[in-house]
This record gives sequence, C-alpha cells and structure tokens, in this order.
Amino acid sequence: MGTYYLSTPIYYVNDLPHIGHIYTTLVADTLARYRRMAGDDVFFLTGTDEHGQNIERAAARQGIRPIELADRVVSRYHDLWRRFDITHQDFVRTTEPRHRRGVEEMVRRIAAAGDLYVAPHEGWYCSSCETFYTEKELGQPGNLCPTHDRATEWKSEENVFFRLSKYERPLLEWIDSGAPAIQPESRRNEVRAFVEQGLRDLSVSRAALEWGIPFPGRPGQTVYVWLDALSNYVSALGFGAPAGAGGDLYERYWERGDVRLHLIGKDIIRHHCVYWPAFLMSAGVPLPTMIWAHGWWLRDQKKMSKSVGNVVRPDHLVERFGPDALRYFLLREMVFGQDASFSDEAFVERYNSDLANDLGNTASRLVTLSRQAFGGRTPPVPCDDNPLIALAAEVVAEYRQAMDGLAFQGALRALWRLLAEANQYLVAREPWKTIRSEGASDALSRVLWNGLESVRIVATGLLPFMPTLAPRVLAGIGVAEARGSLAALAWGGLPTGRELPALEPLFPRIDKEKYMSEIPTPPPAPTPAPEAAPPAGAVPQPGAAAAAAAPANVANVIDIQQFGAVELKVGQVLLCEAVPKSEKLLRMMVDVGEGAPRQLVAGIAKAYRPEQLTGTQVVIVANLKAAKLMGLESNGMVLAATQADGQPVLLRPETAVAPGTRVK
Ligand code: ME8
Repeated sequence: MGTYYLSTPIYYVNDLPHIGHIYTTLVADTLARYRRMAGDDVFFLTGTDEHGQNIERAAARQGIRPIELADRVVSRYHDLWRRFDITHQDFVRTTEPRHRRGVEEMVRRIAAAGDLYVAPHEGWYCSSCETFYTEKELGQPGNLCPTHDRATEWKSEENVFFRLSKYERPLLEWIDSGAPAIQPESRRNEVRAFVEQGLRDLSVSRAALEWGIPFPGRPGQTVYVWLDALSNYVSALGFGAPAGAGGDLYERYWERGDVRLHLIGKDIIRHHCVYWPAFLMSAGVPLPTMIWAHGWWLRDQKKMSKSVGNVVRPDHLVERFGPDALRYFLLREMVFGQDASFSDEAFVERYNSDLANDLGNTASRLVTLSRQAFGGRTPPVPCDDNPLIALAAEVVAEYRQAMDGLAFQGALRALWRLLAEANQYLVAREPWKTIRSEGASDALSRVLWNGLESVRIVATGLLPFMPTLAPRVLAGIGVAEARGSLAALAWGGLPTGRELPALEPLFPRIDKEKYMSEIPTPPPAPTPAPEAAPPAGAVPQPGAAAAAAAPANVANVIDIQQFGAVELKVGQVLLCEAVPKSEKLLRMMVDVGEGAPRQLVAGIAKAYRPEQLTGTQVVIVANLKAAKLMGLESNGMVLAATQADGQPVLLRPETAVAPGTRVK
C-alpha cells in the first residue's frame, strides 16, 4: 500500500478517439480500480495534447480555429470516458494555463542546468508524430514515416537545442539500474540499443509554428510539442504552480510518490523512455518508476491509426452491448505488450463463449436452481470442505500476481479457470437431478452454494474490468454490497439464506450472422477529401447501392465521390536525375498535359536508375498538396506497388497514352 500514480498518453485532438486510444485508457482504468481495491492511494491522469502543426492543419482544413477543434474533440473524449465509467482523478489539456506554467518551469530548469543552446536544424519531419527523422531511420521508399506510413517533409530552421547527448550515459545507467523501469523487456532492450548507438541533441523549439506555447525568452519560437506534451505528467499535479497554489499533489504523487507509472503504446517509446527521462534528469525532477509500452491494435495487419484511416470506433459496439463487453474483450484479447488484431467476428465469438455462456449461463443456472430449491433465497447451508476451495485460492493468487504485473489477459484466464472448474463440479454432481430426487437437502445446498461462491469470486475479480456488469452479477447472486477490496476474493463470502431475485439476462447471446450483416459501414477516412464531382463515366453500376455495405475485410471503405477527389494522371518523364546526397530520391520533370512540366521527387532510387525512367510513362497523383523533399518541391506523387521487402514497382499504362490522360 502506498501512492500509485498512473497516466495514459494525452491524446491528439485532430480527430475523434478510436479503439486504440480507448484501449490504453481502459487498461489504466482497470489498473486504477484494482490498485484501489488493493488499498493504494491512486492518482490516475489522462488528458489531451492540443498544440502542434497537425492540429493547426486539421483545424485549418475545417475552417475553424485550433482551439475550437480542440474543444470539440475534448468534449467527445469527456463523453466517452463518462460512457466507459473511467475513474480518472484529473484530465489535463495542454492549452490550460496550469499546464503552460508547468512547461515554462520545465524549460527554466533545463536552461538553468545549461542544457539549451541555439543552432540551425534540418531533417525529415513527420507532422503526424511531430518528429525529425534521419534518412536512415525512414527506411522505406518515398521517405515515409516508419510509424505513419506518410510522406515526411524536409525542414530547415533555427531552433533551440537540448543537450540530449549529455544524457547518454545517465540514461544507460538508469535503464540498467535495479528494477527495470521500461517494460516489457523487449522494449527495454530496444530503447537500450537506441541510446547505445549514440544520441544527437534534440531540437526543442519550432519557428513558424504559432499553435504552441511560446518558448520562454525566444520570441517567434514555440516549445517543441513533445517537450510541451510530456510535461503534462507533472503540470497536472501543480509542477510550476505558484507556491501554495496547487496543494501538495506534486510532492505527494510525484516527488515523494511510490509508483509513478506511464502507460503508453509502443509508438511513443522513444519520447517517453529517452526524451522524457533526459528532460527530467536535466530539470532535477525524479524519473517515472515504470513505463509500460503495450502493442498495437491492428486492422488488416496495419496499426489502427487516424492517419492510416483504418480505425474502428467504439460507438456501435458500445451502443449494442454496453461498455463492459468491449472493456472485457479488449483486455482479454490482447496479451499486454504484444500486437493484436481487432475483428468484429472475434468480438462476437468471445462475447458468446466467455460472457454469455461461461459466466452468464453458469450464474443464471445456479440462481434458478437455488430459487427453486430454497424458496427464492441463496442456499442455507454453506460448505467449507470441497475441491473448489483450494482451486479458488490458487486462482486468486494467480490473478493477483497477474494484475500486479499488468498481465490482464492472464488475470482473466485465471478467473475463467475457476468458472470452468465450477462448471465441471456441477456437471459431476448434477444438482438439477438432486432437486427432483431429494428436494431441498443440505447436500444440494452445499453444491449450489459452492457454485455460487465460485461465481462470486470470479465477479469480484471482474470488478476492475467490468465496473457496471460485475456488480450486477454480484447483486444477481445475492451479494448486495459489491466490496471493492482484495479481501473479498477470499473463499466464504456468499451470504446464506439471502433473498435472490430472478436474474435478468446480463449477457444475452448475440446472433453472430445477424450481427455481422448489420455492422455499420465504417466511417470515411478521417481527413475527408474536398468535395468533387464523380469522374466522368463513373456511372453507378447495377447493384452499386450494395456498395453501401463494406466489402468483406475492408475497414476503410470510401465512396465514388471520395475516390473521384483523387486526380490520377498519366505523366511522361522528360528528365530524371538522382538527388545529390540522397540514396533514395530521384528528381523528375514530368509532362502531365498542363503545358509546363511538373517537378516530382520520388523515393525510388534504390529500384530505378534515372536513365531507366527518362522517356517512359508513369501514373501520378496530380492533386496532392506540394511537399518538400531534401529542399526540392514535389508537385504530386508517383504511384508504385510496394512489395513486402519495400522495393517499389512503378505503375504504368499498358500502352502509351497522351500525357495528362486521367486514370480512373
Ligand atoms: O501520440 N493500438 O497521441 P495519439 C493501441 N499526443 N494503442 C493505440 C493505437 C493502436 N492502434 N493507436 C493509438 C500521441 N493508441 C501524443 C502522446 S503523451 C505525452 C503525447 C494509443 O492521439 C496508444 O496509447 O496519437 C498510443 O501511444 C496513443 O494512443 C497515441 O495517441
């Protein structure tokens, strides 16, 4: 027992939350509830990350101010957390004055440590993760961001730098010291290898980005979004608040706290396990005691992500089955730390087998038999000598060990072992036959009591996972007060002779086929393309109305209008040459039937020599916003099939056509 601080990442507000965001918050909530059951003094923090280029651009696309977009999305987060009954103590927004004070204090302390200097800065920048990459790190054709699969831009500006390189050794010592602070082990090794290969200083200010916290003492520059965002973990506790203004939360939960845990997805390991500890070391602030990076929810083998556009939003699942079924599924399905694939089919199967059948049927069968035999009450005679007692003790120990180690799937499997054993026990003793042969005997009472007691222990262990339904299961088996304490996991808590109302079905079985046929079409990609007329000739085909339903296994269906918004054209390559100092880029002048040729830059140099391309035809995306690659403007994108090993194969018309011919 002690203080237990835990946080989720603060989520970007450029789009609505999806299953991935919900997952981290559900994990945090489950853990927070469990720690409270264990008697800890818990502080659970979540919030939103509202500054940066990505949000500035998303707002501009919608013709609103960034703060309006943030307010809109934040209210959606609040609704969602209410719906899932998330028990966070605080929700921090990076646009709040208290957060700005925390960031300013962090910068002040880092500057006082002599760890800031000004220098020119250039590199490949991904605006989705607001991070600079080296060409080596990009490792894919087209200079795509390794996380977001999106084109990066070449950026060059004068920035404030943080002496990250100075913290190489201290970081390695921290990673290697005592109890491993980075989990799981594989991630710790990854971080260690990254630090060991050498750290470059980090630019922590941005020029020409207005939507951010002004960099103290550097007019015209804003604080790098990650230094801004990471500081939320202490700004919410009152770090940087005027003396006496914020209470003692910072001292209690951070400076003197026992556990300081960040739960994150593996996409943001470097920021949390390298930058953040280095900032804290520089500022003289204690480090987190643990950072736990879980895997990704995938859809079609790709990370579910707003930028990729393959997300599953929780709305229809929550509307149909309530929040607890999704809570259970997400925590049961993913081995914490590894990737998992989301599918509606798996959801329905798990719901039917684990919740409707194993839990729901066992509970309702026991309640029905007890009501029948004992006048609508729980069995009058308990039992303190039967094989389920030892198993329950074993299962509870396993459950606690798993929960202490954040192995949520393991904890649930342990509980289900007890359920399965209780079922076996009932099948072997056939109380439904005993009722007929013996009536309400003591022997029958003991058997039913044992069964119900097993369900009580399982439902108690489920309280952190299913905060709405687990208390209802408990109430349904005659336990009026759902005691949220680990002591309630001990064998023997089921009251005897307690009134037992008829159990309403808690987990009605889902008709899988019917459900699968009714699943709503996933919403269009998050950044809607501008309105455009359908391409000429795009006459709706007979049966095209059926396209309103998603083709099997396709998550991110678009309609013909959206497709029509992308202008694909045939281009004639007039000139092609390598880009100096780049292993990947080729510069081309391409005739797209517009009079003057266009300059395009493509990351295909490892697969094609310039002379192989001059005079040939390619297909390009003609209405893509211009991007800068190695300082060269690219006005469009050349289409290629990217093979499993990353090698591109260009797409071309089968026979030569006039430059500018539309592809549709
Ligand atoms: O990165 N599977 O915010 P973000 C599992 N603002 N978890 C996922 C996921 C997926 N497919 N997609 C997202 C940011 N997540 C920054 C964080 S913290 C100081 C700043 C979860 O909105 C996971 O926890 O992109 C991941 O780390 C986080 O959402 C990223 O949310």
